[in-house]
Amino acid sequence: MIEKSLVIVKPDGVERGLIGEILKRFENAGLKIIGMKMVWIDRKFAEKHYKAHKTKPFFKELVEFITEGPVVAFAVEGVHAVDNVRRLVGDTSPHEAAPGTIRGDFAHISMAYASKKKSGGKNVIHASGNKKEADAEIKLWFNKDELHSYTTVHEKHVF
Ligand code: FUP
Repeated sequence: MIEKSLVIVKPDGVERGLIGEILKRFENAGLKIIGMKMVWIDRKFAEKHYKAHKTKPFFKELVEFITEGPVVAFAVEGVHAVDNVRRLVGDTSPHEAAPGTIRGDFAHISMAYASKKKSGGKNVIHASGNKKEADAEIKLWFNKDELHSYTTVHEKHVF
C-alpha cells in the first residue's frame, strides 16, 4: 500500500514562485519527500518523459513547454501515494480542477484554450498517473542514490 510517486513543478510553477506552496501541500498531507532536484531538461529527456503522448497532437507543444525553463522534480512516498498525489493535484485541465487542488487554486486555463493558442497546457504541475508510470518516472528522473530512506513524524502520527 505504501507507494512512491513523481511530482514535477513545471516551468510556469517555478517562474511564478510556487515551489514552496506546492511542496507544502504534500508535506501537510504527511507524504514523505524522498528525493528532490531542480533541473532544466532538454528535448531528448522531455520526449522520454512524455513518451506515452508521442502520437498526440499536442506532443510538440508539451515538450516545448516543459523545456522552456527549469523544473523541480520530487519523489514522494506514502499510503496510496499515487492516488493521493493526483487528488491534491486536481484535474489535468485547470478549468475543470476543483478549488482546493493545486491546479484549481493556481491556474484556470482549459486545454481547449491551450490548443487554440498552440501552446502546452500551463497546468503548473505534473504527477504520475498510475503506479506503473510512477515507478518508471522515478527511475527516469532519479538515480538510486538520490532517493532517501528516513523516518518522519508522520509515520507515527499519520501513517
Ligand atoms: P496529467 O496526467 O494530468 O498531467 O495529464 P495527461 O497525461 O493527460 O496530459 C499530459 C500533459 O499534456 C498535461 F499536463 C497537459 C498536456 N495537455 C496539453 O498540453 N494539451 C491537451 O490538449 C491535453 C493535455
